[in-house]
Amino acid sequence: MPADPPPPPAPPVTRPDDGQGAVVVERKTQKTEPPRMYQVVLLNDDYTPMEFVVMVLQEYFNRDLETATQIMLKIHHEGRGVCGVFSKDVAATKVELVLAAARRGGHPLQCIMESA
Ligand code: TYC
Repeated sequence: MPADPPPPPAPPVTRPDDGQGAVVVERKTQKTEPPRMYQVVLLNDDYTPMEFVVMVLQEYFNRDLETATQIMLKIHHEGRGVCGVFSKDVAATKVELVLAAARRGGHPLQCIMESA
């Protein structure tokens, strides 16, 4: 006696979506922009002592004596100079600390931050 033909494949089980499963609605390539950076700039004036500016560059911008002196002289001759480049919060804090130190010392030194 010939064998019975195999049974037809079972139809796929279909259930209504019960809302419990995770559904990927959209897949986007994740892009993380690098943080915007800000340069802290010292401005020249006629009254702040050169030694004080050199001290500021050493204390608040971790410059060695030679580099601090070069930056100070550049500011003195060109009117302004970049002390360093930082994230927004760090740059703002540096400006505040430098201005506070200058006012304590009675100096009119100006320090600003600008988009790098
Ligand atoms: N011009 C100042 C002087 O002759 C020195 C100075 C340098 C001041 C840099 C400010 O950011 C400055 N005493």
